[in-house]
Amino acid sequence: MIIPEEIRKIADDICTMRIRGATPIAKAAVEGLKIAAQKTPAKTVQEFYKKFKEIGKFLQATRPSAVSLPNGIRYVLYRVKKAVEEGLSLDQVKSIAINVSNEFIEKTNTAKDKIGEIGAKLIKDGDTILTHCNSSIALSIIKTAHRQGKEIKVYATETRPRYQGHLTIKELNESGIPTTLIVDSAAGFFMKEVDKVIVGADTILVDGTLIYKIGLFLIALAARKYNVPLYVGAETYKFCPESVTGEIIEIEERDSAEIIDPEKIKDLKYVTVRNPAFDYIPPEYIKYIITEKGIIPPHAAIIVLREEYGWPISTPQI
Ligand code: RUB
Repeated sequence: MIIPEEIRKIADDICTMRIRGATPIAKAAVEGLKIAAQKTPAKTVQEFYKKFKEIGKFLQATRPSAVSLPNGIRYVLYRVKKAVEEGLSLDQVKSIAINVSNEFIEKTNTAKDKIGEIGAKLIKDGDTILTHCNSSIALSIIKTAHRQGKEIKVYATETRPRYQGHLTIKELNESGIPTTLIVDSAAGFFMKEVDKVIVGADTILVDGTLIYKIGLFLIALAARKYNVPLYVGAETYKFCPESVTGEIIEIEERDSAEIIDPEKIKDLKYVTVRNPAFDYIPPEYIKYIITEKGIIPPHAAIIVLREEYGWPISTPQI
């Protein structure tokens, strides 16, 4: 399949995590679709749509665990499909593809700000917050509360093995928020000092289970032990329609070299290394999910899915 170089580069950046985080990868993939529409050599609508779908599949295959990626791609493909079925001309279909790509990207930006605004209301002056990994949505909440003049402190985990926490402390520092970096395994040690755990989401399942960066389940257990509420900032396109029909979301397992130098274990014939990138956090560990439409308890995930995808909940067929 011939894929334009710029789109290959986006896919490669997602695979190698130069672009990472559920929101940024969804936006980048949709940006890829926009480029596909702008640069298409297709002469007919059918030729265009066939290739456009192939590029969508190609971009979707880059990472498996964040549902924002397929949901973003579907958002565009479904609307393009409808335009094709309505018999619109090639130019019209192309311009719809570009417009809906822009629309999705715009929606992600607005949602981030809105969740920041809503989530900040849950933060009190003097709160100490713990966050894990590097979530643009969790940071939007924390930074909004800080901009509102609330004095807050943050514990940020380093987030082994890829150290996304280093991105988080840099961003918090730029905003002038007092921040302490801790190793992931110190989260329990510091939990007594924490008022709220705030994170983002990669995927939310129909029962309210959260899929998020590996290590959050242990943090959630410690939070529960000390009655510290766990808040999740998640745009509605992070809710997974496939989970309604029992599809299993694949948990990405990354190269063991991210954890240990392969040289060090090459002679250890009884040792294996496992490196799952994401964790499951059952709904009973989550106090609220903060979406751009409002705050819900995790068990109300089904309501968001019904609103987004209708009833029966069905993913748009492309
Ligand atoms: C990223 C990660 C992020 C979430 C939410 O994992 O777990 O915190 O995707 O991010 P990775 P956001 O680094 O493996 O991509 O709130 O920005 O969507």
